Amino acid sequence: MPASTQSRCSAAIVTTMALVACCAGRAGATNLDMARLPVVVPNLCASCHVSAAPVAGNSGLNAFGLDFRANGRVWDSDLAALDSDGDGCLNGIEVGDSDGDGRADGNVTSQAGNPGVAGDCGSGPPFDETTWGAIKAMFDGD
Ligand SMILES: [Ca+2]
Ligand SMILES: [Ca+2]
Repeated sequence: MPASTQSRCSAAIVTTMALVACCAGRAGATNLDMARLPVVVPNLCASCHVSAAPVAGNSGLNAFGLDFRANGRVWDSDLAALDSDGDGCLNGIEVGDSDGDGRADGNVTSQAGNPGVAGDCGSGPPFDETTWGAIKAMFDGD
């Protein structure tokens, strides 16, 4: 094989490998992103996606997923203070981490509502959000 052909083949192989690595990275990003939320059950993938079982071709993001992506795929106090789906419940309340510090509120183990689905607010904590944040801070030792 001439050297120039060998060089082109090598370049093609490197490009193909880079594309495969890129796609594999995207496929795994959903689980990595989900791990950034302090509480994910029961909504799991549907916390961010319009489908509860997103795969290539139907992995569209809901309102919260779009805000999560716009926030650099980081769960923080800025994202917690938004009401992505506009249903009157802040993301932090729906996710179960009202101040967005990455730790679930109290003994919360499941999301109160879906942060990306309007009308799915859940019951939420029996306090207004400011009071709940102050109570949480006392137990967190902040
Ligand atoms: Ca909401
Ligand atoms: Ca909601």
